[in-house]
Amino acid sequence: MTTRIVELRRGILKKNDELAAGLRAGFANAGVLVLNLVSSPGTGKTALLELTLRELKARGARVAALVGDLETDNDARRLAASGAPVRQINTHGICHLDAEMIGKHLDGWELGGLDYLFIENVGNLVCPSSYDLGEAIRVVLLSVTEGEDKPLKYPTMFNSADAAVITKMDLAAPCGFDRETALRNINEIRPGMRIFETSAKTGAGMEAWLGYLAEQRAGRDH
Ligand SMILES: Nc1nc2c(ncn2[C@@H]2O[C@H](COP(=O)(O)OP(=O)(O)O)[C@@H](O)[C@H]2O)c(=O)[nH]1
Ligand SMILES: [Mg+2]
Ligand SMILES: [Zn+2]
Repeated sequence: MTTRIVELRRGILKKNDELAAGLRAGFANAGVLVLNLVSSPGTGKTALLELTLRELKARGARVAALVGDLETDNDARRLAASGAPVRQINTHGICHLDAEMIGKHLDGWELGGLDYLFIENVGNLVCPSSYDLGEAIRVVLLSVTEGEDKPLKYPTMFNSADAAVITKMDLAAPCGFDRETALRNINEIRPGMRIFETSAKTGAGMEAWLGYLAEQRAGRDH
């Protein structure tokens, strides 16, 4: 029985990997930089994206977002306030996004007309690590209120990411956040990973984060 479940799971992941490879080729072809944001629920993915979309738009970049949640379109409405095209994906109980959901929700979007596409994953530090969405960059977020040991507890997620953002830095002092330990733990799981420290309340750290996005985009232009 266990063997059968494992085989079924492998089959699902293999199909996802194939679909993701197709998406990745399409994104590269269209010249759009795609980022997949993952974290626990409530870390501040939507808050960081609200600022990011607004700032990138103000700098003349063409941006869009897909946002996954089990239910509600609350996050899509928050992100759409930036004026960027946004689509909500409701997974109705599924605790991650997969490549098929992404493909379906891109229908009718002219990817060649975009510089950046942000995907906000379902809040979950476990299975989103296994589901490639065809993104160029996976970003894992960790807030100062969650505990510095999150990277050690969820190594697969942190190891699968290309960059990390420590969010809610405005709350670091009242939460007794141990910055050195957090940085060391992230580095232990993924040595050399780029780490940003931001606050969506004060805007702290946004310049470095936006600079990284611009640099990644420029690095992939042909
Ligand atoms: N103080 C503070 N609160 C934040 C920050 N970012 C998000 N929040 C709050 O944390 C809660 C969850 O944020 P949200 O963006 O919805 O998280 P998500 O579930 O990861 O998308 C909300 O009440 C936000 O206002 C931040 O940088 N500083
Ligand atoms: Mg959200
Ligand atoms: Zn899941």
